[in-house]
Amino acid sequence: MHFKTYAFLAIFVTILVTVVTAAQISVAIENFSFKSQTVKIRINDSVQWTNKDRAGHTATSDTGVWDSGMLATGASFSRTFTQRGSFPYHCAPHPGMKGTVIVE
Ligand SMILES: *[C@@H]1O[C@H](CO)[C@@H](O)[C@H](O)[C@H]1NC(C)=O
Ligand SMILES: *[C@@H]1O[C@H](CO)[C@@H](O)[C@H](O)[C@H]1NC(C)=O
Ligand SMILES: [Cu+2]
Repeated sequence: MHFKTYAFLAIFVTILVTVVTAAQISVAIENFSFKSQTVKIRINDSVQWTNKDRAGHTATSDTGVWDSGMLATGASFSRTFTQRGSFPYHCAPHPGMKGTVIVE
């Protein structure tokens, strides 16, 4: 094969690996709590919250980084984390519901 073919393949594989390695982590909102309460993810992974309660809930960043808005029963919200750090969040109508996303 020509060098250009190898170069093309290398770029293609790199893109493929980058896409494949970004994971989606599921957090259930159940019984008025986030499960898991703390999730550790990698940069560019996304977290998807799904409300499995009868009551409406939100996943609202404590520091204003994101806000899911009200999630009805069965509704989901997903966010990709592109910055390292520790991101605490809560549920707006139920401030006792707390969680943390740690991006490392
Ligand atoms: C829901 O949460 C309450 C209070 O934390 C606890 O007593 C109860 O066992 C939980 N129920 C389920 C099904 O997890
Ligand atoms: C995260 O994604 C952005 C945009 O696709 C990319 O430029 C960056 O290199 C990625 N970072 C990591 C650590 O994968
Ligand atoms: Cu709530």
